[in-house]
Amino acid sequence: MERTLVLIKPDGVRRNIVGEVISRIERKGLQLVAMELRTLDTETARTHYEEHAERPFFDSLVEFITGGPLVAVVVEGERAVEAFRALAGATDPVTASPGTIRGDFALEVQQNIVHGSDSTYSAEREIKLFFPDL
Ligand code: RTP
Ligand code: MG
Repeated sequence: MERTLVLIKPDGVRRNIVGEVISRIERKGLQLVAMELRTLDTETARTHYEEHAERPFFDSLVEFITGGPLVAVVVEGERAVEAFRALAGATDPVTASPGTIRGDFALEVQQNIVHGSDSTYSAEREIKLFFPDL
């Protein structure tokens, strides 16, 4: 079975749609393996998004993702990485299809409610970072 790391970002927690996002994951048929509400420190946030370290939006992204509690979830199932990315929708919520999480709940590219690992390789790295004991 494949695993992926999902984050319900601070904007999702602030807007009280954690239950909505979890519900969509469950209705899809994916399983919850681990879940925690926590506020990220800067170091963990920088490591999580290290692929974007040279991007102009990096500092702003780290500030946003550490700016309040988020919910980290390990999700398991058939092709879980791809399945959750499909539920999340495109990075830019304006063009994300209605029916997806981002398409239904967001308008700004940074505050786009959720993160999902982009490959099984990323998933393994990110799950280790958030849940080292798993
Ligand atoms: P994520 O990693 O959060 O699941 O999102 P993603 O794969 O769809 O998009 P990615 O390119 O990895 O970007 C990571 C996050 O950075 C913020 N972002 N801001 N200001 C900008 O132009 C910009 N571009 C991306 C978003 O929060 C995006 O999800
Ligand atoms: Mg990404």
